[in-house]
Amino acid sequence: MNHELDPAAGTLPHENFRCGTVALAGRPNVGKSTLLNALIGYRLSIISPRPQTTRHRILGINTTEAGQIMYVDTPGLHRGAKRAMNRSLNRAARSAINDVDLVVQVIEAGRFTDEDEALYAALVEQSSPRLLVINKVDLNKDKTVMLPFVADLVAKHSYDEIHYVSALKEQGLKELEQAILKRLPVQPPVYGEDEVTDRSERFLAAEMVREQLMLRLDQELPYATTVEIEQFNDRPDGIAEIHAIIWVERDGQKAIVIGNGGAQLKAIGTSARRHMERMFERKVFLKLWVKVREGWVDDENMLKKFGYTD
Ligand SMILES: Nc1nc2c(ncn2[C@@H]2O[C@H](COP(=O)(O)OP(=O)(O)OP(=O)(O)O)[C@@H](O)[C@H]2O)c(=O)[nH]1
Ligand SMILES: [Mg+2]
Repeated sequence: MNHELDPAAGTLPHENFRCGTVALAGRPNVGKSTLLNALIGYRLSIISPRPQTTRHRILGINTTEAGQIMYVDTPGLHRGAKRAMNRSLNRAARSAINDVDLVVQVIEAGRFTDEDEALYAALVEQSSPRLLVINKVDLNKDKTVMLPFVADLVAKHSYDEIHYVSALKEQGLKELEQAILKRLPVQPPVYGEDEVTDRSERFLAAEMVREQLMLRLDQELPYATTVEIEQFNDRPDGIAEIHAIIWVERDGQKAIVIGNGGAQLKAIGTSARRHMERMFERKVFLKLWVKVREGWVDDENMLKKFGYTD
């Protein structure tokens, strides 16, 4: 950028500088977090092939000469949520589509499910403009199959614009960014130009351990886990010492997370630490414990303790 950007000054860097908040909404696993990271050019939000990876609203900021876009990644909205934790994910996702300047509904190429339909119905209630992003277009080898799908979609739904993207291959993102920017208000920036999120390193450290749990544990086990950072201490030798507890629901789960001779826990710790060192730009000493708290997934008080309620 040519000029220093000072949010405290509260002035426009130039007369057409745009700034606003954009929610990335959609059902689980459509690629919202992958899209957030691609749009801000930073690996902020955790990603996995499993649904319900994201459990919090996560703000990701992208500042350019043209403006500042504050993206909000959200948990995937899903139906039939029975456990208290799942209801909390849906609450976080629903509240994120209120009070934003624009909503981007993300879907998967070729599929518009009942859950997509339910989200659309909620968006129509809002006054903010909405864009549709059809993600994962790289998976469709034959592009012509998209035509009847999209024709049917637009006959029944109204969006301000439709964009075809591949968040994974970073295709179609410049055009999407332009479409977003022009719908944001002209106003001064809220954050400094180097800021990428309002989340603390403590929060991000827990997320990086959780990402490894999502990637390495089978079946339902990741959904029985959460991560609590007990200590985050910058030592005089420049190393960040981080103590994290992996909470599970039952003793049997604890044994699986630890693995034979502690192998699984060691692998989780090594990968999470490497990611932390890259993100925090300093050496990390990570110590992990696995502890049992029966029924925490259904317990509103425990959810609050673990940071799942706003
Ligand atoms: N082929 C392909 N895969 C993608 C693309 N975008 C995301 N994915 C994959 O889709 C899976 C889910 O991606 P996420 O970004 O975690 O999806 P999400 O919508 O944030 O999911 P939740 O947080 O669970 O709601 C991962 O395996 C991604 O690598 C894409 O453009 N193309
Ligand atoms: Mg996500």
